Amino acid sequence: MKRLGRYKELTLLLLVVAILVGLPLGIWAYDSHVWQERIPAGAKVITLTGNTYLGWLSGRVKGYDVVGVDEDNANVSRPVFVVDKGDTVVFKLGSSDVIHGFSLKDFGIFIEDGVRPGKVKLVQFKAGEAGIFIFSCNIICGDHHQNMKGVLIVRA
Ligand SMILES: [Cu+2]
Repeated sequence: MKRLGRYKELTLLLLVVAILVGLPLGIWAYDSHVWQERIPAGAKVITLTGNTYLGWLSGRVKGYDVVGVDEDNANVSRPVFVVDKGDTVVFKLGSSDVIHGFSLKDFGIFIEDGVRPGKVKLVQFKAGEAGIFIFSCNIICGDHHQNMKGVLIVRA
């Protein structure tokens, strides 16, 4: 009886450990799997972080890295990206401060529900036309809203 009790105890302990370790691992694996699914293979991925003072920053920028920016002396970023005609382009959009918008009107792209801090918004389209295109923020996000511009060059 005593041996069986200890065996059961050990089994339960292993079960609890398996759940504690397995559940987060499972969630992580599922999450990255879903991300992979949503970004097609071979797509040109452009990561941008919106900031009212600094404009569209290239890459994932955390809020605390841009806190305390002296707005009068801020170095406004107007990032330029180059892709080839026919490329599938994915914009991975984030925000370091307030809710921003995103538009690339030449490709008919207007995000209306906003790019929110702490979330990532994916915008995917086919660069079917060569040229120089301006993307911007389409939600009035602050006094420096007009700074939020960048350039997408599509090579023929
Ligand atoms: Cu904005």
